[in-house]
Amino acid sequence: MSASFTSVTSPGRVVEDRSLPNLAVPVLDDAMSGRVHDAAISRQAANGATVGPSTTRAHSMVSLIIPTKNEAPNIAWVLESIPDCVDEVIIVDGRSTDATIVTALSCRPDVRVIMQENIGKGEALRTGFRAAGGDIIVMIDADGSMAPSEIPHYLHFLENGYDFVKGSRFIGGGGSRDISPTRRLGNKGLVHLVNGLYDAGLTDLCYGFCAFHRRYLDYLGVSTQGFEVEAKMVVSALKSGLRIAEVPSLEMPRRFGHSNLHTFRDGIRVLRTVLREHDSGLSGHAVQQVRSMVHRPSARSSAVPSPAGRP
Ligand SMILES: Nc1nc2c(ncn2[C@@H]2O[C@H](COP(=O)(O)OP(=O)(O)O)[C@@H](O)[C@H]2O)c(=O)[nH]1
Ligand SMILES: [Mg+2]
Repeated sequence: MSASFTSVTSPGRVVEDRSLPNLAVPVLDDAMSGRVHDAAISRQAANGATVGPSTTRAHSMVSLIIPTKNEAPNIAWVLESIPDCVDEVIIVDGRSTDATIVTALSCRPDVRVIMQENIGKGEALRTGFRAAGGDIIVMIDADGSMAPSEIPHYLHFLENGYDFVKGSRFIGGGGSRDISPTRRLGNKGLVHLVNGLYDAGLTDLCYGFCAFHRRYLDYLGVSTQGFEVEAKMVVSALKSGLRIAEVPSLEMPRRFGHSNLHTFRDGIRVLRTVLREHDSGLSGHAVQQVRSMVHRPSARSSAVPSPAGRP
């Protein structure tokens, strides 16, 4: 694969993995701009402003995938909030029994609607990803808990050297007005577990606002059925050594209706996914270490500092 194995994540910014001197040079500039820009994003997000994409965007086509299950009261707000940088909108509907599809089409006639064959958010996203025509794929929920106006932040990082960008509610500029204390605790424990198992520095895990380059779709292992899909994608990205960035995201309360997620049942599915993935392969850090040994010139090896916190 063509992905560079040079990244680790840390709260609110991307940290260069200095164990890879050969590959570090082109990425370093991106990482530096990422830090600077991230601070700007945090400030602007706090002010409710949108970072305009026009100055940094290349001409990648952007597809937005929205899974829906009985979101008639919410979908219009989501569709009307989509910024111009999105070229294609795909709704994957999970057998809604309300007017979700009619509402969506009357609000935005150019939206593509795909009827999901099976059930589950994971299956819906997989269907949408396969149908997407864009070079960049963004996923967002349909319940109004995520603001489409944040999408340019994600694009900025994708267009400046990163492969997979995920929202975080738990870094500066982010937040959640939706998450229950139980889910917050569970998410925190799972983040801790993933960071330990995969040597990562993530601040959030079970959050469905992500974006990535379509060329890495096969590496994201989108094979799970339900709400564990986000954790599966993040862990797969770590294992593949993709360059990951976290951007601050503000999760608002679902506008109307109730969550389809069952905290304990789905939390256990996430836990099992995280553990199963660890048993079945190398962590991203392990892959990076092997690559660093292959690429590192022997004369320089003693002068190369170890990444912070690693032996
Ligand atoms: N297509 C499809 N979408 C689903 C399914 N389950 C949930 N969703 C959608 O996935 C998103 C997140 O679901 P939600 O119930 O809000 O879960 P929560 O945000 O984790 O509490 C929403 O846009 C839902 O409409 C499903 O089985 N099929
Ligand atoms: Mg929700």
